Amino acid sequence: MIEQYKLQLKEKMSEKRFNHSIAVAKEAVRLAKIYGVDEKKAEVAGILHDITKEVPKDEQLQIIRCFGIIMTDVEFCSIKLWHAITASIYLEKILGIKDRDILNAVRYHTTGRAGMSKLEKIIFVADSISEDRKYSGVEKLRKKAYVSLDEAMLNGIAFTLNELVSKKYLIAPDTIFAYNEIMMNFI
Ligand code: DGI
Ligand code: FE
Ligand code: FE
Repeated sequence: MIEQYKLQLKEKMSEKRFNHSIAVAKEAVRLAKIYGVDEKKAEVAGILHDITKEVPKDEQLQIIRCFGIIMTDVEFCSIKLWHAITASIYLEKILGIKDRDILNAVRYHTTGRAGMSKLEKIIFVADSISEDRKYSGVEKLRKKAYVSLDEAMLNGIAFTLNELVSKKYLIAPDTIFAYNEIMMNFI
């Protein structure tokens, strides 16, 4: 099944994004081992998390409308958030994936949310520390991820929030809910 997903994925995106997806899956499996999460689920969610990332935005909007998904105003105005929504629809409706945890891991891989499962956190963190990521500080975050999933999550979310604020982009409330919930554990 995984090999079939890889073939489908390859057709839908550039080589660079394909390699990113494979790298995220590899990282997700590594984290799943450490944190006692089903490795197969982590691999599937990692491979497929960006499956609609390169689908043109009008088509993404069509997918969202077609399946009756109502976006919040912030989601509607933040095109970068659409691929997480459409990817989870794609997994459920086109690939027939029924596992809710996998679907949620893909759905919330960009914003995070309150009440994330371990698998959801793993995909979020794996996406920011996969071996193709090259920003300054990635090495530090990688090390953290192998010691504390929540701390890595907090750092990842804080990094995203900082970037969004510095660029004066909209911030999805889910991202803030995720930040506050995890932060609460460190007070
Ligand atoms: O798809 P990837 O590039 O692998 O990574 P991703 O799905 O985490 O997307 C990262 C992009 O999403 C990055 O440019 C910042 C943006 N993003 C993340 N959270 C938010 C957001 N954009 C807005 N406007 N609001 C958010 O809360
Ligand atoms: Fe993404
Ligand atoms: Fe990604």
